[in-house]
Amino acid sequence: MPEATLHVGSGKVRELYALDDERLLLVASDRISTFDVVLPTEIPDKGRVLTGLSGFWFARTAGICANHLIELRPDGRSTECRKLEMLPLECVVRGYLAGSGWKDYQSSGQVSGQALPGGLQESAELPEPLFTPSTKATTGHDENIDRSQAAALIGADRLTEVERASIALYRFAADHARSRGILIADTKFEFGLDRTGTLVLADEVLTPDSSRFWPAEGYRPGGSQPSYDKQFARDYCETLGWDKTAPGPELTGEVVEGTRARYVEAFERLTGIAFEDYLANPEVVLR
Ligand code: Q0T
Repeated sequence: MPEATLHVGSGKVRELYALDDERLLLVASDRISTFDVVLPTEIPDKGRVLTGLSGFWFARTAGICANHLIELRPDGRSTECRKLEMLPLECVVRGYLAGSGWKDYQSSGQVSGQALPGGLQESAELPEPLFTPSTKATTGHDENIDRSQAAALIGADRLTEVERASIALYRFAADHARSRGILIADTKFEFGLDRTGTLVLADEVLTPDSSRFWPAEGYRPGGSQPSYDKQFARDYCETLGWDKTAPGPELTGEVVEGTRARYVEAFERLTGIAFEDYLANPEVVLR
């Protein structure tokens, strides 16, 4: 438990606490979801990997967009951040055709109302990264929306600003990750406004939970790609004949260890920092 007292929100895999009027504590748990169901078995250090990766990206992208990070706590799983007025929009950027982007393209040739070249295969790299905002569904899945629907939610000028920031952040991270053997197929950003109305990047960023990470080695468009982090857990679940409704199955020790190793590998590849060094002092990722 953090020293913070007011629990102000829960996600599937993390918790939010109020520290005071201006600061929040975002705590990443070791819970993992597959096929949209949180499993009963935790992955040790998963929350630390995601917190450290987020901190790493915040430190390196501060010149592209201001962000909410104040500090990483010594536990390595908690981010002290500025409290913002959050924008009611999920800012998704896609560099490759996967998930709902692939579905929408197959049925309409478009994604978020934007026409794409014909004949693209599943998992194909897009000619340019595409900004495909969605609404924050309180229950169920986020819904892809077009520009005019997004503008109705946050205003046309603010939309232009979050689109530019989102694409610049994605380009920076995808270039960095590709050079380290990881493809970031797509990612989701959340932004807020500070008291002066300045746009500020919030939430966790460019983690395997907020993005699709694929191993660059073996990338082959024309079908779905394995998840960098979750493929062991997914494959194991598929062997069980589980119907993918809650409650999910327990994972075996072997699957837990394999999955943990993939998270740690993603952290070390992307940051160039030994995970052991992060555990000793989480703020190493900010230098
Ligand atoms: C937020 C104000 O993480 C969330 O909910 C469950 C844990 C999503 N969420 C984020 C906020 C943030 C952030 N991040 C911020 N800096 N200021 N609100 C609210 N919900």
